[in-house]
Parts: sequence; C-alpha cells; structure tokens
Amino acid sequence: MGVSGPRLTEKPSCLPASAAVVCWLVWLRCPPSQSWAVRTIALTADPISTVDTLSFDNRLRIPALAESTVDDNGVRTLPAGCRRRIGRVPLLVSSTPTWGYTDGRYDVGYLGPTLRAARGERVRVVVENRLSEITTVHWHGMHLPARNDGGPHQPIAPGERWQPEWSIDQPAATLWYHPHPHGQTEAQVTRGLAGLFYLDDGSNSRSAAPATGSTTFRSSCRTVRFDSRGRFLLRGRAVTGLLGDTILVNGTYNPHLP
Ligand SMILES: [Cu+2]
Repeated sequence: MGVSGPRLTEKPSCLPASAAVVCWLVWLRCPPSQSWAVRTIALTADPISTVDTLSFDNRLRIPALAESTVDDNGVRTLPAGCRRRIGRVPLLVSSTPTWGYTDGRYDVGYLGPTLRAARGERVRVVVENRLSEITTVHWHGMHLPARNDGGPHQPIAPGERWQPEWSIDQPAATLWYHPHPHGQTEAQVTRGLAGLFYLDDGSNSRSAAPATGSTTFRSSCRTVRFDSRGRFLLRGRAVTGLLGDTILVNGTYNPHLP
C-alpha cells in the first residue's frame, strides 16, 4: 500500500511521534563532523505524499479523557496502566497486535487516554506495567524534577507500579507521554504506547475541552510501517528513527473528522 505524505523537511524533532525521542538520542550520538544538512537529507531521502491517494473513509477516533480523582489534600490522581493488547486492533489490514495505556475505562489497546491537569495542581499518575518487559513513562515537555521524569534511569519492571507525583507549574500546553526505556523506546512507541497530556491555566478553559461535536479534536499523527501480516515493523528506515509509509491519526488510517 503506497501511502505518502508531505515531504518531511523538519530537523529531528517531535514531528514523527514514534521517532521523537529516538531522534533526540541519535542526535546526541552523532559525530561532530556530521552536519545538520547531512542528517536532514537522510531523513527526507524517501519522501512520502498522500496527495490524491486517500478517500478519508474512516471516522477519526478520539481518545477519551482519563478519569481522575482529587483527594482531600488536593492531589489529582490519574491512571495510566500500560498493557499489551490481548486481542488485535484493526488499523489498516485485518488486525494488528498493539500495546496501549488504559485508565481502566478507556481500553482500546492502542495509544492511551488523554491526561489532563491544571496549573497549580499537584498530580500523581499511577503507572502499572502489565507488559512482559521493562518500560518507563516519560512526560514529554513537562517541567518536573528528574526523579519524576520517567527516563531510562527509572525502569518499571513487569508487574510493578510507579507513582510519580509533582506540581504543575507551567503555562497551558499540549504535551504527550510515552515510554523511554533504554534501547526499546522506538519499538514500544511504535506498538502504541503514547498519549496526550493537556495542561490548563487561566488562559484556556476546561469547558472548551476538545471533544466530538466541538470544532477542536484531540489528535496525534504518526507514520508507521506494516509487514504483510499487518504487524508493525518496529525499526525505522531513517537514521533518526522510524519514518513509516502509512500515516495514522489517533490510530485511524485514512480518517475524516467525526
Ligand atoms: Cu519525549
């Protein structure tokens, strides 16, 4: 299936969601003699374009907001269990084995619910690793102490629980959370471990929460590649991470707005 998209000319950043952190790590390892230009050429050597190839047949999936509770001390608790999909999620062909985060209610087995908190709040996220391998959960773009960052230095073993807690002290933003285990970040994100994390402050309104029926939609875009059986290819063809040939928006191929 030859799907393509706009020529990607960005330097390694967060744009290819499944490659974001991987891009950054590779960047740090690049020898000083290798220029920005060389790496940019490598990233765009095989451009993709969706122009005139899609019919927008599928209704865009919108991830639900995670349910949260606020205790007597004002701490907002958000769940973000990560699990391997027992069944299979239809993405492009018949089915694709996937991983996802769940709050116990939103459990589609791919990506995860949207977490939401406000500036000034103290939050605790309950992360349960129900995978069969080590993972971490990193809060991309969040201002927080290193002990809560969820980088490779904070592995969560299978069956273990990790409960970072911190105070939100930054402007309103759309962030995302994803695994960051050493050597497995790209593969775990590709399988589906990623979700949005909204931060509110006085400049935006929770009542304007993007949802079906409004004019704004929670969405994240990524490129992936499938093998002939519909399974994700877990390693990329770009030097900076996975650059796929199929674009998914919230896990929806060929999407239209609800
Ligand atoms: Cu990140």
